[in-house]
Amino acid sequence: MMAADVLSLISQGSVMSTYETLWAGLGLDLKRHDELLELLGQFYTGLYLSQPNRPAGMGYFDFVISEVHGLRVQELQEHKARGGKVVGTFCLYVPEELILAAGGVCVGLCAGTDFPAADAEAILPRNICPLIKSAVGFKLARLCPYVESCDLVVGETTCDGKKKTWEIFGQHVPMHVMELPQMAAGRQDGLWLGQVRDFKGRMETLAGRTITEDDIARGIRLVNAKRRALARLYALRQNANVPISGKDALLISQIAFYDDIERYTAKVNELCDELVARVTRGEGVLLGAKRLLITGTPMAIPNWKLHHILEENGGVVVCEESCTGTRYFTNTVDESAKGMDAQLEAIAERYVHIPCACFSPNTERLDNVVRYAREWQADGVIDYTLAFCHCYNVEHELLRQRLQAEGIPLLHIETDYSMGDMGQLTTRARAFMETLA
Ligand code: BJ8
Repeated sequence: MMAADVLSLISQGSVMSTYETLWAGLGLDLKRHDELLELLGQFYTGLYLSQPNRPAGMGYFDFVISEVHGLRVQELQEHKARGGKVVGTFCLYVPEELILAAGGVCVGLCAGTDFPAADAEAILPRNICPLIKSAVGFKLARLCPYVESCDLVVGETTCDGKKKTWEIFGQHVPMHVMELPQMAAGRQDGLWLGQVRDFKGRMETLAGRTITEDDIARGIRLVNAKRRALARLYALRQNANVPISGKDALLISQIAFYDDIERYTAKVNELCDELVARVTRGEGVLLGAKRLLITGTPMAIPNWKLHHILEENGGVVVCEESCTGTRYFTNTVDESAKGMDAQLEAIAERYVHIPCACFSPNTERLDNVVRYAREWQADGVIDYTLAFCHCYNVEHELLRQRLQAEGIPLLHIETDYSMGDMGQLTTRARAFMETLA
């Protein structure tokens, strides 16, 4: 799809008119929803479609964005009409394999803009993480067709803000909450494996069917294939001439959370084939820019702010150590596990090692940042934390000590979803990049 087509689809209203019946049926606030889509269209056009020398394979992902609240939501309704279930999540710890095994579809829920912040502030403290505020705001304001499509929303006891929010969220949607251990040592104590087993049972009840070993094996294969495609994409970004911008790579990571899994995996692999050819020809984007590794809190759609600032001001983002980055795809589930118990153990084992700052201690994340900085040949690291995210903001000091000892330059950025600090962030980013060798 050409850039102009995407622009016309998103911002000239064709998406709006085509899907109005669908959105009305989901109970959305149509007027505000139209405003949201219009803003998204303008934002996407300004940030994405203006990038020079984009790979042709990005056309598919542009199309997905142009249909972000349209075609995919319609696909979900068709899935439900066939008796399938839709399960919403906000966190990487929820095993997608078990949702697929029950014949369900997993969708990451909208939480990346401050558009509905005022709605959330009616019931939440103002000084809470913008991701939580956004998630609650979308539900209260009836702006997210994904949450309105969900048969179940799965929360998790990661940070305090989220785990208390689920008590309120559960007043509005059917919820299941998974309990994570908090201490790294607790990863082996069986709590998490029990939670994975319970979640399988909850999915069976929801779907009204028994999950078989073959069902789980299929779920594992599908999610592993998606992870491998993303790992391939990220490995290509290690090249001296980066074949794709960080902004585009981030978009692809974000879309992983809600696109059809098999189609998405095929499209990422197609894009990677194109990038391999680019690398072979020595072609790249943002040549000569400072190579940057971003670590920290996730960037949910449409949170593209930091990547945009960096790549407009002399940088290129080569890797994200985050849940919209390496944490999403690193480590696959062991496909050789045979028998239900072994399969559930393999799933539990893969997920419980995701290095989120909600674990204490979380040295694996620090180790990864150092290793990735070397593997992706980063000139510097940016620790990105959402405001009021205490887990990551406090962990910054440990990261600072570690990177200082390793001689790796580091900049800490704490921000939210507003555009009010764009100027200040630009100044700080430029100053940081000037100091890089
Ligand atoms: S595995 S990073 S997706 S918890 S930014 S809501 S931690 S206050 S999003 Fe996260 Fe799972 Fe961890 Fe990843 Fe709380 Fe922090 Fe907000 Fe956060």
